[in-house]
Amino acid sequence: MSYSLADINGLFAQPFNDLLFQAHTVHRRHFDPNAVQVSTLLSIKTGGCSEDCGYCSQSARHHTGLESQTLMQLDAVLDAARAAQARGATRFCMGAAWRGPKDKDLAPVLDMVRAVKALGLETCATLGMLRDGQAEQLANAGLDYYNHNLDTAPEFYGEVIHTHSFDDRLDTLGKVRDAGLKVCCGGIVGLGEARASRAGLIAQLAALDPPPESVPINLLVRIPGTPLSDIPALDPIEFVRTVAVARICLPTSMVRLSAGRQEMPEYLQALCFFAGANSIFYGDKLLTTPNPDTDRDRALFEKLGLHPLEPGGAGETPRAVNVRSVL
Ligand code: SAM
Ligand code: DTB
Ligand code: SF4
Repeated sequence: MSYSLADINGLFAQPFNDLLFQAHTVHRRHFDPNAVQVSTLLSIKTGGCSEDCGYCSQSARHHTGLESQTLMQLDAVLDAARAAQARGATRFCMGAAWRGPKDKDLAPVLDMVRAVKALGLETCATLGMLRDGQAEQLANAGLDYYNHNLDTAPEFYGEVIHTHSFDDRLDTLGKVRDAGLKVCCGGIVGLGEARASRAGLIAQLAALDPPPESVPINLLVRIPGTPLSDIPALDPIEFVRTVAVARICLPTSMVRLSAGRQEMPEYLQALCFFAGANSIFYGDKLLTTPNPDTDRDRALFEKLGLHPLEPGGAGETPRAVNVRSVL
């Protein structure tokens, strides 16, 4: 079923219990409700980015005190991937603070993809906008997923990002899909956008054809020195509503409870899992900011009776692995 923008606004406006019941019902129809996919992130190239995304610690235009680092060496990336695998991650996502890779940047990243894939991990990369042919090179190297977020609704995009456009993002997403890669595409909420823009973001994500296999919902991490550092925090109930609406409109996509978990109490994360979130970033760090440490996540999984998901396609009935032996 496809949802119009008016439908999606209507979903947001429902009584909370009705919305959560509907979202959880959709979730159970398509997924094991107790299985959560776990990915670990690594920033392979940090800071000094030419872009001006208002939320980001890595823009060269913001004074966040972040120390820039050039592209990591292959050995160091592999050490991090092995450590993530030993802790129970099944997917390893490599992020670079680029507007997009130059061809000379891409060659060493292709080596990283090949080597991480050879460990038996699923691979994901987020490198910014891609030029013709680059998505194919990534696919040939063994990349499984490419992350490229629409971030916010088209009408709000220009309030947050001025150095590239919403249409530029769609263009890269098209290249990624045409190369046969799986798409990881979501957004950020808590940027000061209206509810209608949260609905507009979900409408755009749901209109991608086919829909993204993975949909990260990031809650803004307010970073001192960025233009959005003083934005009032989003109401947590509104955040849960956003997860629930994403689940309803993207019924077969993995919905990832992404940035912002460090500040979330367990009961809020539990509500998000009930509302249909079924993947997380696992490991003490996101790209540049903290994430709950793995002991805390292991304890949360135990408490909620959740288990990590083995690799498998979106929409497939996931096979569970034993939480005690893996996490
Ligand atoms: N440079 C690439 C790009 O912009 O596509 C890849 C890395 S970028 C950091 C990946 C995503 O992280 C962004 O699209 C945004 O959704 C999310 N993100 C970045 N900073 C964030 C923050 N402070 N809080 C929440 N999410 C954030
Ligand atoms: C996504 O949607 N969220 C991740 C991943 N894709 C690359 C990144 C979150 C970044 C949070 C801020 C930071 O750590 O710099
Ligand atoms: Fe650069 Fe990506 Fe950060 Fe934007 S979100 S400033 S493109 S690293």
